[in-house]
Amino acid sequence: MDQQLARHRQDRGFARSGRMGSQRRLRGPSLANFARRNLHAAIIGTALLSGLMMGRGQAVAAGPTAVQGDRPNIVFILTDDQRWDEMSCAGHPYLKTPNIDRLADEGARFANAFVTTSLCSPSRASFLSGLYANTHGVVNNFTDYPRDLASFPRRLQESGYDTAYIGKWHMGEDDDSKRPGFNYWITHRGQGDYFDTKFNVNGQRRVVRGYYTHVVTRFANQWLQSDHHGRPFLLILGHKAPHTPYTPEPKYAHLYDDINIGYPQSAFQLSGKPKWIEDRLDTWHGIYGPIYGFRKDFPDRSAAGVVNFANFVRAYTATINSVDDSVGSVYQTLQKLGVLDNTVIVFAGDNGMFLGEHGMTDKRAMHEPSIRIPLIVRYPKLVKPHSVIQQQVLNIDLAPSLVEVAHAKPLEHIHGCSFVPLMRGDSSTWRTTWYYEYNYEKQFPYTPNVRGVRTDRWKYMRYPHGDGGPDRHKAELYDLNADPGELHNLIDDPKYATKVRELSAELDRLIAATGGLSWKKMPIDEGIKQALPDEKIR
Ligand SMILES: [Ca+2]
Repeated sequence: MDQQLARHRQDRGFARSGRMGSQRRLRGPSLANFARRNLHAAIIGTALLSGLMMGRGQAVAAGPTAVQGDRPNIVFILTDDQRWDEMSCAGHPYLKTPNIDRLADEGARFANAFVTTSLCSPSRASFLSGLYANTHGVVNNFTDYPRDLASFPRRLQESGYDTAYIGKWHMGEDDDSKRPGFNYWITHRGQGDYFDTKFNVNGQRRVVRGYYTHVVTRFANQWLQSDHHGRPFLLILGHKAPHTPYTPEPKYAHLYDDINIGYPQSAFQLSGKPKWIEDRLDTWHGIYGPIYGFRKDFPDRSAAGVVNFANFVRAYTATINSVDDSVGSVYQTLQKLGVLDNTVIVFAGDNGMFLGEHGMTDKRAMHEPSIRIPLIVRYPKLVKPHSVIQQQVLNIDLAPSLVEVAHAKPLEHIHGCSFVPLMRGDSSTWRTTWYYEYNYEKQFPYTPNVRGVRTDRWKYMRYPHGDGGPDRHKAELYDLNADPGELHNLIDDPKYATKVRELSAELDRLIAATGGLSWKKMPIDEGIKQALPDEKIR
């Protein structure tokens, strides 16, 4: 385990004794113009530029071209709100995920994978499109994926793939109807339920009894075993777990009762940070708030209140045990069908999750536990076993990568870059900086507008008010090499004034290059509030 991982574990508190321890559609001219002028040069290093100009997905012709002429099957397993380190292969202190670990052992684990907006629907739309939220337009959890917007499933379907979506779609709350790009469709309205969800099974709506994770796995296995008429297939399997309300299946419900869990170290080290983080502590998204219903009386800053927090973490984690079983089941099905090694298996999460770091729960902010995601790819024709890829890869990179391995028509004018060169072992040209964006939500008034830049070493975050005037929250600056837990905000230290100017300029450049300036509707930050969100949208 590397040093960063070790520090991360320590920060999570497990080693402690536990006591106090308007939908904007993509329209041609504006996007095409900014893309042509700025996009390529801005997102990645200039060395990659020439390759990208030739067309995304064929960026760097280095290493063996194992996939040439081959059209592999693709299985993309997407979990909801799973932290990057909630897998034993990423160093989790007690959770065992042997089936997910096997994918990593036999493929590549991306140790530094991130989302460009840490929120379910915006991130899912970025996975599908290769675009930032400011451009695909899915800026909150109530907006659906634009029906006229290209996506990697549509590209694969157009190129002859048999395509299926099974499980949680989570874009467009009240609509469970079939979306473009899929031949086969099983989903449900909104969040679904851990038990007995009402699914739309290719137009037939019915309650399917059983635990969600296993129900969608059964559907997935049935479809995998069906006749694809000689075509390669794409399956996207969307899990509900480990999203709230954390409900493990009965056999795992008490798995972690004996694990001692406390608030992490960083929950108590808020000095030097902007005040909104302190303000968040007692809210729906803070460790002293109701923590998704695990605490009935709140706010609770007492030492005894940690019991609720521990149960919240235990339940969250136990739902992932079932996901791991699901991964094993799908793996076995592919093996039985004799297509395992001709299938690209991708395992990812749609955003991270705070489990107490900086006094936070939920996600949305740009600190590491929120933006980091699990990302594993198994495809032995391209990826050597036991690969650990350190470069910073983003959710917007998946679409161009899968379009490339499928030899489908490249997605045009997108922000993401194919990570196929990294899988081949060529890391000579890759991005070293990237841009993060989040817009304040009135329905969840616990996180301000966020605009930030992360480099391989530094992170700079600022919090625009939304009116174009000066920021009203203190910014944050972290040296991630020295301080991976983001305990020491360096923004007030005059020693780093030059670094702040440099990162601020880089952030401005990235915002301009990735459509951020065209996002004219940044909401006004109405402040951190104690009010709970409407029950229907929790
Ligand atoms: Ca999510």
